[in-house]
Amino acid sequence: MNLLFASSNKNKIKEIQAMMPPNIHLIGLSDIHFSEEIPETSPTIKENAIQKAAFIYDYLKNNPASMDINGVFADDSGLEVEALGGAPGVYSARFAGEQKNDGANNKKLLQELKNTTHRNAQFKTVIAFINAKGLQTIEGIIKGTIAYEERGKNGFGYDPLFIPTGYRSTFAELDFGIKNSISHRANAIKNLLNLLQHR
Ligand code: ITT
Repeated sequence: MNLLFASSNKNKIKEIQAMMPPNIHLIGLSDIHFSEEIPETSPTIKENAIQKAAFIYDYLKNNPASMDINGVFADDSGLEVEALGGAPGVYSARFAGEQKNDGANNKKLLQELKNTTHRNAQFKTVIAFINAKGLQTIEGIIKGTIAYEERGKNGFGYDPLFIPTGYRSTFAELDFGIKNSISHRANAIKNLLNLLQHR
């Protein structure tokens, strides 16, 4: 089965590639010669995921790919911090500004939490999947806490600050394989694969 992943985030692509079973061939935006930025202007994570998947699904109608594509999916993710009322949430990539800088985002998060020990947070991924039968959305969540300083070099985004429940290490200190088996994205992908089996 050929599935197109509508993302230009190299880290997400690497993670999702590693989660796919052998019978699923992941196609990227470069394989369909798409190199623009997909609009991401919706007010929620779920609506952004739908917006991205729908944009590429429509693009394929006007620009048919040279290979068979059995479905298109997009991942929109965000970090929701309890003490910040769920922020940065849908604005996770742009928390510290339009330049979408991971280091600046992490610094800003530490700054906003500097006077509190209330560190609960969760990562959320919503996957929107579209094929000829229609649209489905699937969610994956992992709960944890925000560390007091950045720790670790693996991963991307807020990984140096996120400690998943049940662990003492941040995602950036854990092996790629461990993050990839427990993360918000892993949970969403497991649910997507389940859905595809029954669809
Ligand atoms: P797309 O091309 O797939 O849209 P993006 O980078 O724009 O990629 P999002 O809109 O989903 O992705 O942005 C989510 C932001 O949340 C991202 O820039 C990271 O800062 C953060 N994030 C998402 N997943 C993460 C993860 O697994 N670990 C750490 N941070 C993550």
